[in-house]
Amino acid sequence: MVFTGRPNSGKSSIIREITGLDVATGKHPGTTRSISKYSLSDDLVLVDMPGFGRMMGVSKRLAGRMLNRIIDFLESNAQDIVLIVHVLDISTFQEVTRRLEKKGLISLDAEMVGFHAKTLGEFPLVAANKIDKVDEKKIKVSLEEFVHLTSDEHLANISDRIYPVSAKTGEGIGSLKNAIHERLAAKGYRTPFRTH
Ligand SMILES: Nc1nc2c(ncn2[C@@H]2O[C@H](COP(=O)(O)OP(=O)(O)OP(=O)(O)O)[C@@H](O)[C@H]2O)c(=O)[nH]1
Ligand SMILES: [Mg+2]
Repeated sequence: MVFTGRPNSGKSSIIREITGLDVATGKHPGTTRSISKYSLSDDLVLVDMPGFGRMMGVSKRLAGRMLNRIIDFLESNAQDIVLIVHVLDISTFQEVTRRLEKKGLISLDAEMVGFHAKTLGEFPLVAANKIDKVDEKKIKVSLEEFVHLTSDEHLANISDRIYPVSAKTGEGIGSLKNAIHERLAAKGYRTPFRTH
């Protein structure tokens, strides 16, 4: 089971909330520096990815190299990946997307989710994190834009796979946990952590 997302989106915080594992989280982007693996059970490993994309204090070249490492890992382990959870920082999604658009680039989140869909043959689960930081209207509009940018007529609707959460307040974490549990169970894996 793999967690991906931009730097500082809250991947490690969500993993900590969901599993109770003592994973390192931090105020600044670039806390998780290497592909970190945690054994959940005999046959299930959880992978906490470093954030991908530009971040302060890290050169473009280094960020690019990290993204290549992440892509390499996902491609070479595609057969063994049971589930991917992509963590989106919904509180900054629109601003970040605008910034990239100005440079003629598309949202890295949309791109990554599209890459996962290609690798897995289905959309990953999406944790739309940090809902405590913005109001409902902004969450709704941001999610609509995300859905628009990622929609693909050949794949199941991504809207069904989005879980608005806050790793800070715990809101929505129960539903995300249940969704992860259901997917793992459907693929024959025992739940490695307690569900609500
Ligand atoms: N307000 C708020 N802050 C959050 C939430 N989730 C995480 N944070 C904060 O965001 C910061 C980054 O969290 P991490 O879990 O380290 O993020 P990450 O995605 O693992 O970051 P990298 O390892 O650097 O890629 C920390 O200061 C967290 O406390 C949330 O839901 N709401
Ligand atoms: Mg991290």
